Amino acid sequence: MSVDEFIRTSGSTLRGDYAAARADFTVDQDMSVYTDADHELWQRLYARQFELVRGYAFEEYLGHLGDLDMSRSIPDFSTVSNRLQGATGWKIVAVPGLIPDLVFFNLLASRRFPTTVWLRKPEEFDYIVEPDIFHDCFGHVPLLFSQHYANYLQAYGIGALKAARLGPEALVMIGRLFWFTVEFGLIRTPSGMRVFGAGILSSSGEIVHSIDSPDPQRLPFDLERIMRTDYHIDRFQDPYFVIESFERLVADTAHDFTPVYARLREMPTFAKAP
Ligand code: HBI
Ligand code: FE
Repeated sequence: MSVDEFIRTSGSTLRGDYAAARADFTVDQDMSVYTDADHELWQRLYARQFELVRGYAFEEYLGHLGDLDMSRSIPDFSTVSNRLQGATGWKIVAVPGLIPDLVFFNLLASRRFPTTVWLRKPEEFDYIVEPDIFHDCFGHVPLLFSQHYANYLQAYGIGALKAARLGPEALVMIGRLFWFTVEFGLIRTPSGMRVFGAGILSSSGEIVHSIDSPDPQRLPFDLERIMRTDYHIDRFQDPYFVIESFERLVADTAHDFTPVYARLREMPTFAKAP
């Protein structure tokens, strides 16, 4: 899909400046557009969330987050990307905001992580639906330094491209896998249940809720159950799925999903909570 067509078909829902986007939807990150107020907002977001993740996030994530040390100002993607390339061969590429599914999957399949350039407004301090630079950098980027996670995300991109060729139902099913792992996944560790999903890691409310609340279900990772589970994009999740390790996650998703899609499309979906 071309940039123009994406803008036209997305209507007024798109947030971000697509005028300078290249055909592959990437842009250059212009550090000069960030104001002192933006950096100050970033600092406050970072400081608040850093305190929270220390008690709730997966330890490997915390190690990489600490190494990155993005606490002082909005990060320069080129610096982060250079370090990342040395660690796992992934790169950070700047994008104006949401990009089409196939473009997104193509980038993941080639170990490039699309990172949004804009920062939320002060009044969105606690909550925002779409990914902004804080969600992408704080939530996603640290785990790209984890070897097994990095491999999982690339395999996901390759698998999602294949699902797109099979049709819309397969794409919905593999989209749920992204949602319940990369965005909202939990992991069992020797020190208890921890968060690795970026949607939770970058959320002040959900990080506490996902671990401490007695309300949501926390089900063991189950690929086929996930593929049949509908979700809300604008409220806390129920259920969450809990993986044992990134190695196990890679192993449990390494097979060809083609026959799985064919079987599951005949089965009922687990309805989302009202
Ligand atoms: N674009 N920038 C951006 N970030 C995303 O997380 C993203 C996207 N486009 C599509 C997309 N995610 C979905 O297809 C995935 O959530 C499966
Ligand atoms: Fe995300």
